[in-house]
Amino acid sequence: MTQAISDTHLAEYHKHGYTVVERFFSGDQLTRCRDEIEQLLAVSEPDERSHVEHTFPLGVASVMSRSFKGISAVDKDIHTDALNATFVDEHLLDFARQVIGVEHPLMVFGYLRAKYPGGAFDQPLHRDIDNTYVVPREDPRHHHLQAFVYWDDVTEELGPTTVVSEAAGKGAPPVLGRDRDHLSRFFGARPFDDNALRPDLYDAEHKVLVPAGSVLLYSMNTLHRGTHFAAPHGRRAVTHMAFRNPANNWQGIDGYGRRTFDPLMVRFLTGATPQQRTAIGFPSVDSDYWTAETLLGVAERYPEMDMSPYRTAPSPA
Ligand SMILES: O=C(O)CCC(=O)C(=O)O
Repeated sequence: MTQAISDTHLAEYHKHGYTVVERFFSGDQLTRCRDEIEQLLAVSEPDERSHVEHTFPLGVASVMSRSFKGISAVDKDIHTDALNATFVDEHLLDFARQVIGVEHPLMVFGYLRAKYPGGAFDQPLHRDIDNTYVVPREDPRHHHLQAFVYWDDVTEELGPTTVVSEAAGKGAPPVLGRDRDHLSRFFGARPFDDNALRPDLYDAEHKVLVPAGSVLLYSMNTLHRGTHFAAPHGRRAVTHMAFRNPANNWQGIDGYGRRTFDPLMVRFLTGATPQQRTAIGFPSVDSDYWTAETLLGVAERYPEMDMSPYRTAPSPA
């Protein structure tokens, strides 16, 4: 059983945009989850990118990675009940309730990803904004909480996640996604200038070096990245999940949202009417999502989109 996440962690989360709860999962629960992960990963082989991915609810049938070889030949029925329950752990849900301010936060995605030596895991600092059609909004009801649970001890050599305190990250472009090629494509004539990202952000990185069972809780707005996996052996298994207000259909990468940075999606959204956009989850013109700040951010994300319907909508109370 996990313990309630303390007020100190909550205060830290509000101050920095992230907090780390060490050994959140421990004892028998940790042992059971790690056993299930062993079984699950034993039926997959890391691919050329040296990672394996399974989607929630976990189990053999949910293997998603292209790396998975011979699924039809695997005669195994792996149930990962302990692990599946951790995605919606009651204390995690309590935390989500507090930061999002709704009674029933929605878990919008969950997956297990294991990294192995050989993959290109060093990422630029980014916000996970390909998990939304728009840009983050500073307001609890628009909050998007993300969580990584580390199931192996994470050392310097196992590609630790790094995070940057929100105060240090202020001023970085709101549309800073993880894929700079995407950004260049999407900015078209105005190629993305990575130097616009101040090098001091990298000096402000905090490495998440933790024992197995620990959880990193961070906001959609928090800059972070995966780093180089330097160890010649070993593995880093992590479950990833995110929570949001159930009313905010534009947040979360399930369904079409998985393709938010796909040029085809950008083209579709740009040419669609506001009603058509809302039919696939985009905020409606009368949504309280729209503020002067989000209008600017979304206009930056979709330079060709006519933003006037959103500008002229009655401003939310
Ligand atoms: O694996 C990690 O530590 C970070 C991964 C990440 O930030 C990403 O895939 O966007």
